[in-house]
Amino acid sequence: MRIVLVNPPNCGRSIPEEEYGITSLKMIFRGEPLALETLAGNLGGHEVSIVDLKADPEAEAALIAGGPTADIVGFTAVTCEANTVISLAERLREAHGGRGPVIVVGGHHASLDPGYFHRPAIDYVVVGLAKLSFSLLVEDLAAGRQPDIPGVLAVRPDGPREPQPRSYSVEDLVDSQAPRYDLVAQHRHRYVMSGVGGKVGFVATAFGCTHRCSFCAIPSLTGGRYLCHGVEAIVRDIGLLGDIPLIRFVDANTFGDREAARRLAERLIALDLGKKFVADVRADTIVNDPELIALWRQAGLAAAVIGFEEIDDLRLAALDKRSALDQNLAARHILKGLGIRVIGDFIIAPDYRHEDFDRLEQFLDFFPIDLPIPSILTPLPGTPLYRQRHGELTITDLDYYTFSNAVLPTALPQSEFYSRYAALMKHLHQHINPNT
Ligand code: B12
Ligand code: SF4
Repeated sequence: MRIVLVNPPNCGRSIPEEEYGITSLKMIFRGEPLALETLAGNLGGHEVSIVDLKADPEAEAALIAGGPTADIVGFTAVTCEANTVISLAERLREAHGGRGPVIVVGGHHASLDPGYFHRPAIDYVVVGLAKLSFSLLVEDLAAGRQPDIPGVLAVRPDGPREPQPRSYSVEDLVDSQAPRYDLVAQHRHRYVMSGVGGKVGFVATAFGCTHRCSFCAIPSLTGGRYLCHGVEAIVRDIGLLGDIPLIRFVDANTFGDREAARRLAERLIALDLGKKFVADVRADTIVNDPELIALWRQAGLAAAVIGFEEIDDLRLAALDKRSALDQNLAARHILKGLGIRVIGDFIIAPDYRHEDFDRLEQFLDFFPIDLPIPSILTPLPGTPLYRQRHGELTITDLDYYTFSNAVLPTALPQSEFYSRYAALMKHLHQHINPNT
């Protein structure tokens, strides 16, 4: 089968820009499409290519025109990309008189809200981890069989059918097959980490999470399970990235299994590859096991991304974060002591008033963080937060679900909220440590 896997272009809309001319929030995101490289890795025997429209937006016209030369086109999408992917699928169909390749959608939004992709232009929606299930789908299609695979939902031709729920396990990680990094080799120079400017390669060590914060998309990928790749598969993938000096572990919670994390660190220390690593780590993991973090410092951990989210325990509890401010500060202290840079995610709730913005600015002046990243609280469909608050949404157009728009009502007049948000970003940029 000829299979084309598509990474949608940078998309999403911005209220600060459209309504208030605030363009300083615009971010250009770059990084390799590891999801597609991963899927491609388990499609041996087929002719697979990746079209990365983030790296090369010009490739869109050729993709639409070239559809029939593919048997299957697979799109990935986060929530703010869902409409763009639907429109690409519709254009692909239209360009080929309503026929053309089998169109499959997977990824974060498909896992959170599969029903959103029940559209005439789409044939199959794949929920959650798909390295195994997508390859099974391809095999069925190649053999002309009607697929009946847990986690795979058929939208056409007989109308939508609910997928059989999939019980995810390490089998879904297919450790034996490496990601096809080679399929995007031509864009490698474009995959750099903002703030560093240097080349970065993505490697996955684990999927899912040990926790279930109410706003988070991650648990839906694995049915709430936390699954780790084997040490040798991870070492192989790092090796495949060649001389790229910086490896971003893309897992949402990298050291969620401390014993697995310890084994990996020990192996990397023994190999002495001279790489630097960036990983997302929960604050409680750092506080409960500072020795593990010290070991990782030795293994090359250069920066840790921590979900501080809020600086108020009540708000943290409301998000079901299961972490407290004193723990977050203790984690920051441990990382600083070890010389590991701290990247901090913060959530700005739409009900923030001037005093909340003031408090956050003062907090970050007092406890500087190398790279603070503030996002606006966004109830993503399919999350517990969405179930709690969907009745309050003022914006339901998913194009705005970029984490930089308030889709819930703001307590401040909207223009003041966005001016404070933009001012906060500007204020935080003073703290950015250029070496991060
Ligand atoms: C790397 C990354 C990026 C890179 C992506 C590089 C690229 N693809 O071009 C960059 C920096 C560009 C990026 C941008 C953004 N990101 Co981002 N990103 C990530 C991160 C850290 C890792 C993703 C990854 O590579 N995972 C590894 C792969 C192997 O796993 P996977 O993607 O889950 O893929 C598996 C399944 O989902 C499925 N699958 C995926 N795609 C497909 C396609 C098909 C056809 C099939 C069958 C299956 C399938 O199979 C895969 C293998 O099992 C995740 C967090 C995380 N840990 O997942 C956030 C994450 C995906 N990003 C997120 C967001 C919100 C964004 C942004 C809006 C910016 C922001 N404010 O954070 C932008 C969106 C871009 C835009 N504006 O258009 C959210 C998405 C939530 C949501 N539902 O919307 C996440 C989950 C982080 C979070 N905090 O919640 N991101
Ligand atoms: S926010 Fe982090 S800790 Fe919470 S569920 Fe998501 S990945 Fe896990």
